[in-house]
Amino acid sequence: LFEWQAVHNGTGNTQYSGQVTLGTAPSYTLTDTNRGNHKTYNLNRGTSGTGTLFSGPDDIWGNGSPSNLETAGADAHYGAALTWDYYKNVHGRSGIRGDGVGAYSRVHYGNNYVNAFWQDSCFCMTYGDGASNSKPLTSIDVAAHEMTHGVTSNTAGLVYSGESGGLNEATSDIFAAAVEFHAANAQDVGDYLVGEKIDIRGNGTPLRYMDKPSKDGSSKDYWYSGIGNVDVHYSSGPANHWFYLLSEGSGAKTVNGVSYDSPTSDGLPVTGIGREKAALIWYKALTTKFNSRTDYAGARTGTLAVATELYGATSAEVKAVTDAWAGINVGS
Ligand code: ASN
Ligand code: ZN
Repeated sequence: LFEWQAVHNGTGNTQYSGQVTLGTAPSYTLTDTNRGNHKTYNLNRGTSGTGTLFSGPDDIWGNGSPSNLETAGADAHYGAALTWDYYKNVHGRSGIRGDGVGAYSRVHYGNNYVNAFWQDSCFCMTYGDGASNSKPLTSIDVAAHEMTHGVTSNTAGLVYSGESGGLNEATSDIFAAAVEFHAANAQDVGDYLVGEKIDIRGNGTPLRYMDKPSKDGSSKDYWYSGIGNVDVHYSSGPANHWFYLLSEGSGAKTVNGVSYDSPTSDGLPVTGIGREKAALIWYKALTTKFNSRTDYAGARTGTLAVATELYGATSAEVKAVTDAWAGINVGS
């Protein structure tokens, strides 16, 4: 009739999000019994296998410092839980494949490794410890970005090169922002920045900006013919920018204490519809309209179809979707 599952919680003292509740298993491991038994492993600077499942005599994980090896485990486990909860509670999606089964995380990958990644082959994500092994790449937005690569693989399957590759990357950044906002964590407030906590550049600036992607020095603000030839982390820029414009509108704005100023390619204004509707439109397009070869023009068509289904052809939402695409030089 039903499957019995123990709900069990521990306490994480994270580096980026303060003290948090973690789904754990009794006597005691980082096994999220509340979320498909998602597990978190310690690679202890190795680069293969799963290392060891985090386990210990108490149900308190980390102390907020990166020198305590449990701390990155707590951050990664928390980020995975927030991402699970976002997809479940907002989109009705149970896990990355939608089948209720958890993935797993590996932390402390390599030495001074400044990246994180998702792999379809293991159905898992992996985090380096960052510069001087002191800034693990385990912030909420990075966790959500990597897990979303799994969602994309299991839905549209956007090929990771050319324009579809840029849309794949943008999908991870869009839901990274959406998860961070939805989490409402006081120490890592929602923003339209990617990687603002992990100091990947060593000067305190974020990795990426969604209001005006070119602020990072490499990303593109607007679509152009040939954008498919640049790195997918830069051809994502216009789609990230589209999401910002659709959510918040063009021009200057401050959200959760962060100031933005979003331009449009045509100089015309865009009126935002809020990030919840923008994320819903992207999620439905990703899961019901896009395919492995969807490009920018196809993303415009797919999101307009979704917005029309949800809100009607003459709605303010359809107009905003149209204007936001025009604002990044697609279909204008
Ligand atoms: N952190 C990078 C990403 O998820 C790894 C990669 O280049 N695939 O986009
Ligand atoms: Zn990515």
